[in-house]
Amino acid sequence: MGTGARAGAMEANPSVLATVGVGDLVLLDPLSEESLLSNLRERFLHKEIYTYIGNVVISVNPYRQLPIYSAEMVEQYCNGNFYAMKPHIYAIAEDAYSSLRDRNRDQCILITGESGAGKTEASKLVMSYVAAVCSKGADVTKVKEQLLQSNPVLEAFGNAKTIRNNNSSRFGKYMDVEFDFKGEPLGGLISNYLLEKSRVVWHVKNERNFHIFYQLLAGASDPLLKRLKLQRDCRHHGYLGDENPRLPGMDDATNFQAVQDAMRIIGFSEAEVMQLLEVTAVVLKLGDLQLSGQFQASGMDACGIQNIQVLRDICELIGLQESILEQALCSRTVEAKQEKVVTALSVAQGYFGRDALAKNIYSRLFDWLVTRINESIQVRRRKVMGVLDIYGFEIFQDNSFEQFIINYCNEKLQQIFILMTLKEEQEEYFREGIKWTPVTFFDNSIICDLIESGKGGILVLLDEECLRPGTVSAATFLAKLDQAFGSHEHYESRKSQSDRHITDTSLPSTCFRVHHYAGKVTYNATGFIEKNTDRLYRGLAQAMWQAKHTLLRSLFPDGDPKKASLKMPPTAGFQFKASINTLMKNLYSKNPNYIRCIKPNENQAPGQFTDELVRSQVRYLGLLENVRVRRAGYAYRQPYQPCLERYRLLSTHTWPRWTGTARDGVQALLSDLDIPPEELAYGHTKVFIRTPQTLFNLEERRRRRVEELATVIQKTYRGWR
Ligand code: AOV
Ligand code: MG
Repeated sequence: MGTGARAGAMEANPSVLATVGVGDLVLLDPLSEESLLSNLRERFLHKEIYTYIGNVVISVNPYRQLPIYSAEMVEQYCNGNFYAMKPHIYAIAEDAYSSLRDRNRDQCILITGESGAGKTEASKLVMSYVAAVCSKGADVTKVKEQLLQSNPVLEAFGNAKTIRNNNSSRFGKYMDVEFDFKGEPLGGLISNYLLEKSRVVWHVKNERNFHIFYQLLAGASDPLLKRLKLQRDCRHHGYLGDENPRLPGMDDATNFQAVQDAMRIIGFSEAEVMQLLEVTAVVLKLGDLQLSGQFQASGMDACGIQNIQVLRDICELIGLQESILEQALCSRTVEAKQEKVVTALSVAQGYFGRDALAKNIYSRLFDWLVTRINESIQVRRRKVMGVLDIYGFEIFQDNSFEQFIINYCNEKLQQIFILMTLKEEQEEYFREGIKWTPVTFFDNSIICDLIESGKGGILVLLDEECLRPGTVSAATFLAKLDQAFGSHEHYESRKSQSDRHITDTSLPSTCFRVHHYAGKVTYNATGFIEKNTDRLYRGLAQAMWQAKHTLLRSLFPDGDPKKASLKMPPTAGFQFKASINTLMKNLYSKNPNYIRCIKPNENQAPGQFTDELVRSQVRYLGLLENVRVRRAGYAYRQPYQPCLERYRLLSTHTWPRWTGTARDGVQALLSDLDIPPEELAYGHTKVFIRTPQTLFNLEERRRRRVEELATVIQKTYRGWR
C-alpha cells in the first residue's frame, strides 16, 4: 500500500474540502451507496471528474476536453503541491513517479473500468505526465518521444470502433517504463495480450475493422495506393463492409500521417514502413478474393478462385508464385507414409482458410510491430513503472470467445485489486491483532476459478474439447460445461436452468452464461472451439514462408517444412492464461497504484450522468467497501525496529540509548510526543499510524532534530580543535 498521502493532506487542508462534494470519499458523511453516488454526480456535473478513495483515483469519463491537463497543471502537481490541489490523475502519477525515484520502489499503475470508461486516455495522461516532469536533456527527450509515439502506432493497428467506444482497445497492453537511478526514463518494454483478430475478417454492423485500414485508404497518396494495389473507397474491400466508415471527430487521413511520423520517430526505416503497409494491404486484398465452386467429376464442388487479378495482386505484393498460393487456398495436402495426397477443399473450407490466413497474418504482424517497437525502446531495466491498459469489461448482444477472454482478463484485474487493497489490508490487521471490524466484500476468485482452474475450469474443458479426436462441436462443448458446472452458482445454461426448474427464454440453447463480478454475460458457444484452436492449414503457412517478402516470410517460421511438427500448437486460451498469469506475478511484485474509470452514460455524450449505469459500476467496483476498509484503516505502518531506529532521537526515553524491546521503545517514544492515541495502534510486529499527517509531523520533527544535533556536533568538534 502507498502511504495514502493525499487522503491525509486533504483532511488537513480545508481548501480541498471546499471543492464540490468531497474530494476524498473517505470523508463522506454519512457513507452510503446513495451518498457516494450523489457525490460523484455532483462533482461530475461541475466538471470535477476525479475523486479519491485514499490513494485510489476514481475517474468519471467527461467525454469532452477539459482544461485541466496544461503544462501549468503538471507544474503544480509535480511541485508536490497536490496537497492543496484538487484531486487529479496527475497526483497519482506524481505519487508513483516520486516513490519510484526517491524510494526506489518499482511501481505499477493499474487502470480498470468497462469499455469506454477512459482507461486508454488515463494511461496516456499518466505517460505524458511522467514524460513532462523528468528532465529535458536531448537523450531523454528522444526516449520520451519514442515511448509516447508507440501509442498512435499501436492504436492504429490494435484499436477499432465498437458500439461502446469509437476508439476501443482490441488488445491488452502493459508497458514498463524503465528509469535510471536519477529517475530519467531510459526506455521501455511493451507486452501485448491477445488481439481480437476475428475483427480482421468480420465485424458487426455499426462497428469498424481496425483503424489502420481506413487510415491507409484515406491518407495514402495515389501512387502509394497504386503500389499497394488498393482502392480508395472502403466499399471495394470485402473486409471493411459497406457502411459509411467515417467517424465524427476522427480524421483517418490525418491520423495516417501521424502514424507514419510516429513510426519514423520510433526508428522504423522507410523500407520497414513500406513492408508493413504492404502486408497490411495483403490482408485487405485477401478479403477481396472470391472463391467459387467448380464442378468436379467426383460430384463435389471444389473451390476455385474467381477473381484471378486479386490473386495476382497479392502474389505480386509478396513475391510469390500464383500457383503456390492458389493451391494452398484451394486444396489440402496430407502426407501419409511418404505419400502426398492432395484433396480439393470445398468453397466453405476455402473461405475458412482464406480468413484464417488473413487473421494470422494480421495478428502476427501486430506481434511483430510490438517486438519492433521494443527493439527501439528496450534497455536494461533499473527501476520500472508499469502502466496497464487493457480492454474493458464488455457485454454485447452477441458475445463470443473474444469477450470471454476480455472479461476473464477483467476478472483477474478485479482479483488483484481485491487481494492487494481489501483482503491484504484486512488480513494484516488480523495478523497483527489490531482491533478491526471486518468489511464484507465480494471475492471474485470463485469466478476466476470457474474460468481458469487447472483442475477443470472452462478453459481447460475447452482445450480438452479442441484436442479430442472425433466430432466436436459447440454442442459437445456445452454439454461438457453443463456436466462440470451444472450446479455452479456463477454458471448458467438451458440445462442448468431446467435442472433448477427455471424457465428463461432469454438464454438460447447454444449459449452459456457466466455471472461475472461486473454482470451476467451470455456467451454463444458457437465458434469457441474454432477460435481457441485457431487453426491455419499448414499449406497456407508454408506458402507464406515461400514468399520473397522478407517481413511476411518472417512472420511464418512455422511454414518452414524442416520445422514442421505434428504437435498441435498451444491453444489461444492456453496462451492467454499463461501470459495473464505472468502479468499478474509481475504486478504483484510492484507497488500498485489504482485508477478506476467509470463510464457515466451509454451515449459517449458529455455532461450526461446516468444514475443506474454509474450505480452498477460503483457496486461491482466495490467502491463502498473500498471506502469502508480505507476509513477503518491506518495509512501507514512500520515494523518496530526500523521505526525505533528512525525516531528514537525524538525522545529522551529512547535517546541516546534504549535497552528494552523495540516494541516498548516505540511505545515509550510515541507516547512522549503528544500524538493523539486514536492515531496509533500497536500490532504484534508493527506500529500503525492512522493519518499521513501524523507521519509528516514525525518526519518534520525528525528533520529539525537532526539539524539540531548536527549543530551540536559541529560546535563540539570546533571546541576540540
Ligand atoms: P477505454 O480504453 O476505457 O475503453 P477510452 O480511454 O478509449 O476508453 O475512452 C473513450 C473515449 O472517452 C475517448 O476516446 C475520449 O473521447 C473520451 N475520454 C476518456 N477519458 C477522457 C478524458 N480524461 N478527457 C476527455 N475525454 C475523455 V476499451 O479500450 O473500449 O475498454 O476496449
Ligand atoms: Mg482502451
